[in-house]
Amino acid sequence: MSTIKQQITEINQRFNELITAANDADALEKIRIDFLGRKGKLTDLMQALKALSQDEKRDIGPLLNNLKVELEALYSKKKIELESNQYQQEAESKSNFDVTSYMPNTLRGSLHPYTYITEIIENVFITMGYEIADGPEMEKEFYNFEALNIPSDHPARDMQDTIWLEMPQMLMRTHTSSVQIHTMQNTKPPLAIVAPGRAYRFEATDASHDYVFKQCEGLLVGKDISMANLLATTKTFLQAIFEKEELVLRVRPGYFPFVEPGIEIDIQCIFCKKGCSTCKQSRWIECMGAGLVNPHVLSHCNIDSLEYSGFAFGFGLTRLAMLKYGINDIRMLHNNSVEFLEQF
Ligand code: FA5
Repeated sequence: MSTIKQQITEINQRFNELITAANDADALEKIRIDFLGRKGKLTDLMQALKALSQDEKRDIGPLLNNLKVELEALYSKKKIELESNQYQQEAESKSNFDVTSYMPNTLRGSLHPYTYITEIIENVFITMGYEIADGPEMEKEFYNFEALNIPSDHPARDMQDTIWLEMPQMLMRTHTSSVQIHTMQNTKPPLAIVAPGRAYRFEATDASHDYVFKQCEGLLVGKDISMANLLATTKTFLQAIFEKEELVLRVRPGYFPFVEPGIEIDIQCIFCKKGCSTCKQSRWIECMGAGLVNPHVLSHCNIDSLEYSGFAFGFGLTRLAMLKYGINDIRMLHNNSVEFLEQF
């Protein structure tokens, strides 16, 4: 019994020494575990109490309880003391914080190339009087296909592999052309919008294709709108994006059920004079699909196709960003590599 009393004194003494010396939260936690924890010295003594006689328990029990209360009180006091010291230190360091001081070699954030190119495009079109429009990425089949003159039995549905959702007639939009319909349903002509946004396709990825990519839709509806307006608009914004006055366009027939006639517009390669890997030696870079809005589409949106006409275009914003910034693999745009993003 005298050994237990001796141990109580020793533990008390040692605990006091250690707690006085402890100067951070880690040291304090170690003391707590060693003395007050489930396998700590105090618990060991409590266990030893069980083996004592009733008389001895009556004698030693209160001593042990007192020790426990005392140690726990010392521990709590020290904890509060350390926490308030730390708080004071932090407050002091913040009170001397100089917002103007220069920090060399820190990692700085930058805008994603998508953000840059989207801003450029939006600015160009805003200066031409366009508004920026938006639409849902989870879309009804109606807006993505039917209203765009692509009924369910139309072969053109196969031109865009669709990611269907587990909800009736719902899909991830395959193109931003769906925004045309939302806009025409909600706005009376004359109207002019551009809608940059994500599109999704059930496609294998490679250096120039991804299953999620950015497109930008353009739509202008008014009176006497012609192909000449479309080509002038296209040339103006491509000149602004590539900062090149002497841009040469090539127009080819193209088929999209929502425009009639439909065209595809290429630009003469801005990177070479004789053929390079970007233009695949052809001197032409495919840029966008476009055309005059099909009167069926106007009628679907309750716009009188005898009074109004319009043009629409849709281009791969991702592809444009790749051309502008010389990015040769589309997957770089989504893999969050800091090394890649730091360049912008
Ligand atoms: C369309 O999506 C039409 N909605 C464009 C349009 C709008 C035509 C208005 C007429 C009037 P297309 O499927 O060709 O067309 O896609 C347009 C552009 O999106 C392509 O030129 C390409 O740059 C880009 N694109 C298509 N699929 C992918 C993909 N998997 N990864 C990256 N970019 C893609």
